[in-house]
Amino acid sequence: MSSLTTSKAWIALQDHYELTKNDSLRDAFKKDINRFSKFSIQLNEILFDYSKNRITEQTKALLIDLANQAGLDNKIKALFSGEKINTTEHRAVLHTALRNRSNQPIYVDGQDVMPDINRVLTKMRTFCKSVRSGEWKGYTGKAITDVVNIGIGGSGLGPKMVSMALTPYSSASLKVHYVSNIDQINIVEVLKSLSPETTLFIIASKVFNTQETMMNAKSAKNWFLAEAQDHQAIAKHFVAISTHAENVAEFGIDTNNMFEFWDWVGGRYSLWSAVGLSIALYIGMDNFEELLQGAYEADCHFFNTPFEENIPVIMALLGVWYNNFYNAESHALLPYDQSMRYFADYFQQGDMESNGKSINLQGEKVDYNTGPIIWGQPGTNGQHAFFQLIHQGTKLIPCDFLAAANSHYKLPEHHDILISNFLAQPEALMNGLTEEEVKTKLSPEQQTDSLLVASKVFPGNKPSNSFLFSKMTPKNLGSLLAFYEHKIFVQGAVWDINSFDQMGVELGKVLAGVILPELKNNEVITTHDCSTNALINRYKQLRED
Ligand code: G6Q
Repeated sequence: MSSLTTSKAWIALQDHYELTKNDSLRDAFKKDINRFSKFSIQLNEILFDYSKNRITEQTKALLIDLANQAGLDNKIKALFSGEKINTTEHRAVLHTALRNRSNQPIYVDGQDVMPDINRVLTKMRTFCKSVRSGEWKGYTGKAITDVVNIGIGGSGLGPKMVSMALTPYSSASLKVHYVSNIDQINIVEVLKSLSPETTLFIIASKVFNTQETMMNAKSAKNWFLAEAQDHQAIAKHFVAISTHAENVAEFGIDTNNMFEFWDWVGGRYSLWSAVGLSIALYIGMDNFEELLQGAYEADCHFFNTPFEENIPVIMALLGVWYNNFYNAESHALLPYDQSMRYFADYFQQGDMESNGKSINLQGEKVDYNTGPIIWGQPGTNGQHAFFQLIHQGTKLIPCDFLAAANSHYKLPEHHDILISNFLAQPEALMNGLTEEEVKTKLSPEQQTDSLLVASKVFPGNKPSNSFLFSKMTPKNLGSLLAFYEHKIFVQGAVWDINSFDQMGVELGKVLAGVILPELKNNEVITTHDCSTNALINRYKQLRED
């Protein structure tokens, strides 16, 4: 047994779970008309309602005891102050410095990182102004109309998610496109409608030797040179975002056209750095800085607020409650906002790569569940697809519902329907529908059909959080993203794991490196297990060239 599962706070929660696991949320709301005000928090324009969770005030207190037992307070201080909390890679984790709008110095290895951050922000501003105004010309003298961000994982998902969420802030004269997958359909389909004369490529890669990104960048360069026929023209059409100047130069991009970031920025936490350049080009640097501001305000809230009223801490502890005591395996992110269609994808990486670990900080195997499976899709689409299982399936799936009170668009009837669904689903999940209630809606004959009645019963008691914010603005989005990032951090702190490495992605890469040369000829392969050998050999038979 680990020290966590035998700890006082854990055992108290375990006992409390046994006592309360059958309590009904419906009853809890009936008994306490103040439940919403007890269990909701407002930060600026964002309301976080967590009252529809299977908790009492005692649950909350016991969860906070667990956070205190984990030394969360000191761990938060260590995060913000640049301590090397990524202990396997001996790195600080300072995405909060990237949005430190107070400009207070933050030190890594005795050096204040703020001057470098500000220098890169200024360079981004100058560049964005020049490209967006049309002053920056392509090799034939035309202004840039299309930006293609080539980058994968942390260097692709975040910028794509934010750009799509903030499309209403974009400039009509500049489109952005995202290429990440090595599957050629991705780049071929993007380039199909573009002209080399007016296209700017951003090659975003922390290490600048990621296989997929380098291959896509090479194909982009070939596509460009096939028409431009001039290596000098590359400087006007290719910029790099990286920590690695040497690799950038070797690829053929002038390092003057490189926007740097640093090894203390984790890939999946990097959209706040120069990795966000495509966002800044798309929505303008002022709006990009508003995004940073929103995140900064959430950071201040996280850093300064007692745990009882601290949004990311509460989000995280509720997640621990379901993950470790109710044994919930997944958590659904359900934005009722089509612009947030990549939100769940983004935090699927953010959460699962961070907390998908099974050894603790001492290198011992854990005996408790760590990170949940994160998944989801925007409402109302999801309602017509997988909500059935959330309502009536056998699994407990805590959900987060997110919606903006105001749309950027002008069809109010749509928005009312959207929001009515955003409000109805958590209510339905919580209340369910009893057999008696089902019968009141059926004819006398139908009421005798026990199969029909049983099929229409909703068990209810399904927990959810709701985020309601004024509008999908850069600032609100920045705050929401920071809440979720810190939620991941807090859970990692409670589970005593390193949320900032990702060793689990390495093995597959190494094995692909062994297989790739084996595909270059038609020889029969016998060096793997019989399944892998058979698949390789069948592939060789099936391929057409
Ligand atoms: C994120 C991971 C990973 C990374 C990609 C791209 O935290 O480290 O998703 O972002 O593998 O890496 P590069 O930016 O180095 O190409």
